[in-house]
Amino acid sequence: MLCFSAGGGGGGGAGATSGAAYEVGGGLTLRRVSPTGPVKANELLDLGFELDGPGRAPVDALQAYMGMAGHLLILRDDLNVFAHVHPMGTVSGRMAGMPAGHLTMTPEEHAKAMAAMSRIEGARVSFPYGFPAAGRYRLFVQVKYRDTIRTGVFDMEVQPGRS
Ligand SMILES: [Cu+2]
Repeated sequence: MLCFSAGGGGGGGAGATSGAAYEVGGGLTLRRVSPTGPVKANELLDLGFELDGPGRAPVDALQAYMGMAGHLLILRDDLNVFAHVHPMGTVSGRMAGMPAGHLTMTPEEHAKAMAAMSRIEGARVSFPYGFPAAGRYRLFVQVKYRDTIRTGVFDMEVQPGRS
């Protein structure tokens, strides 16, 4: 088991994993803006993130990074769930043999992802995803801003949903 301490990590200092906001350096904060409230398994969610500058002001615009507005890696603490999610569509699989999801996309998935490129609007990026099971998850979100890749780390507790 990995140690995912949702809500822990030092209480909001630089690099702390609070679950809702993560300081990514350069005075920037990556914030989870959706969903709000409890998260349940087996529900299609919109996992939304916003990159804010000082004073919580959203940045002007994100840049495409490897052809997409953002990349989201999802891991459950027992490593039985692994997903690599893009703003449109999900590439999921096992840890083994799956080092980088975007390299194993089908042509259709790639076309969708390319279409998503033009959808970078302002400071927000959102990923459609449904957690397959309850548990503790760690999310790694990567966005690009002013030619620098910023990575935010978020812990989420997912409750059992309808089976
Ligand atoms: Cu990716």
